[in-house]
Amino acid sequence: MTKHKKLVEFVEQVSGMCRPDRIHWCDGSEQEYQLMIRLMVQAGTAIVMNQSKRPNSIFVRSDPLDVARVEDRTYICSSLKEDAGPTNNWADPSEMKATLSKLFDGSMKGRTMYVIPYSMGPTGSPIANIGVELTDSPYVVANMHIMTRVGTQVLEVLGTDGEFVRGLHSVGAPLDESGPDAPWPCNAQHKYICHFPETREIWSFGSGYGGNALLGKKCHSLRIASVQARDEGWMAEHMLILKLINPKGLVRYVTGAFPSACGKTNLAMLIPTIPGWRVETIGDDIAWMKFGPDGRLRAINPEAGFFGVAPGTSVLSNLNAILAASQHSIFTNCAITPEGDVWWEGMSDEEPRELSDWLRRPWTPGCGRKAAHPNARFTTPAKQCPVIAPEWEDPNGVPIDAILFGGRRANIVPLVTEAFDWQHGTFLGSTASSETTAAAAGKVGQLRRDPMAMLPFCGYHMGDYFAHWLKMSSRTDAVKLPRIYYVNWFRQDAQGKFLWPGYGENCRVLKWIFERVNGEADAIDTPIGRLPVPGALDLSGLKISQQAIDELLRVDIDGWRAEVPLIKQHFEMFGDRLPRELHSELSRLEDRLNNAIP
Ligand code: O2Y
Ligand code: MN
Repeated sequence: MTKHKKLVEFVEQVSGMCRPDRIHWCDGSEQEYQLMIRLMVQAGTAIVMNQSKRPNSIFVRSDPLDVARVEDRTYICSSLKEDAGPTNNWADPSEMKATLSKLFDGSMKGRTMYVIPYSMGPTGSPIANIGVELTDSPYVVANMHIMTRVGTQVLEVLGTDGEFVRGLHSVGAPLDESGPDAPWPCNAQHKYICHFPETREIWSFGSGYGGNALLGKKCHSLRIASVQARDEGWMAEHMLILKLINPKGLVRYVTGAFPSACGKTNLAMLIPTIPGWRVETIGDDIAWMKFGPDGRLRAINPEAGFFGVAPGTSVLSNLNAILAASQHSIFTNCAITPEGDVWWEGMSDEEPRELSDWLRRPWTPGCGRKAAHPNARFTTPAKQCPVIAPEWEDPNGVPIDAILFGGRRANIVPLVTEAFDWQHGTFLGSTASSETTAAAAGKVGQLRRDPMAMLPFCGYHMGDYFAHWLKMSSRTDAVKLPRIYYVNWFRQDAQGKFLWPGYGENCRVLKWIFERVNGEADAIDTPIGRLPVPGALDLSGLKISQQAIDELLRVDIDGWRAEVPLIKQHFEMFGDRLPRELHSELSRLEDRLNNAIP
């Protein structure tokens, strides 16, 4: 237990409201993890997988109405509506707490309330941050064990008066004597994922799934942390962190912001196809970055695991993820084979002869349904990744040399563009866009602007967030700042065929970036930024037509001219909080395009 008065009060207050039958203080031990598994198996939530195929792993299927983050039920409850900005749902904090208090009243009856002290980042790191999640879900406890550092050592760092983010989560399904528990209790009618950035609180009700319920992830590490970062002069970003090693053993660290389900996990664990080059993983989803005493921007991965999208993950697309998830993992909304192993679309060319699908129904090839939900997930400890970098838990973080932005764009956006400078890079990030995927509830395949891939995750006004990005550059010398790039692996030809092979071949773009950072590769100035000069991309051994390469690196002047009004429209949303620097970057882009010969 703890002598931290405010933590004890928090637990007492919440248990008074939610009225659980029991309170369990999590110690983060293996026995505790196994207890959660047993509870889930008893409740019908989980099936233990075949030990010889997938040791110490479980298979979980959620309620079909609880399968993804719910952005329309996600709120930023700042005192002033303007502070949440145009990209967030806002609610008045007192009104929201009144609404939620009624829902939380007695919501844990018949259940156990788990107190999860967790550290985002290596416990005790100067960049790490502590939270405490109170939840009535053993699934959440087990996932938090993998995704964060949980337990007694966190309470030790917290001491008697340390600061912590208060997280409250309930599946919103109290148990009474009238019937058995549901295999996946949730409250489909009332879902609320609420953030109180000023008081560093998170109240989540009704969903047991992923980012809605594992509060350390999107809620704490991005929405609340982005506000902390603004206030304290650092950055909390939706970015992978990778280590790129050249054949001479020279190392560069790269972060990358891509919208949900754009292949961040694959890029973070990429196996380069160019002989002698290697990638190691620091993180696949979130980066917290602070300037170190040397003026370099240093990043940590605040997480301890991967909550990766399963469909499409295969030995070809991401061998390292497949190997990482070969044991001690949780598989959610995948399909299960008669032998007790897991399967999902894209895992193998050959489909299993029969399966039990994510909806608990028999499935056979050709039945016309997907066996796994498109947002099915694996939860896997980062340390199990075969290419995890030895320094991935360095409490001081790793120095970042380059920042990538990207998204899925079928046309217009070239394979890679280097920003002229930090301000131009901030502009590129602020205009980032992508065709939507299944990671969030809603329509798939529509173009949405997703600045810095933070649209669903920025806990305050995005105009102020852009200003914060710009301001960060004044904290160090320009030469010490990471270079900024915009990449697009998803450009298509007129027939809708991808022009770039992607996956391991993306190392060719990373190599160019590495060499740019070293001052060893050439680029050409274009109206939209700097692009590789012909021949600068290493294409040795790659079967790709010159026509495809020309198209991938073509600056489509007419297309970009048509893009300018769309960017203007996007910027209008931020009103007078859009920094003037971004207005002037847009005017400069327009001028350069007007002066260009198509
Ligand atoms: O909560 C979910 O359904 C998953 S969302 C998610 C999970 C891991 C990493 N990133 C994301 C995301 O939406 O960006
Ligand atoms: Mn993400």
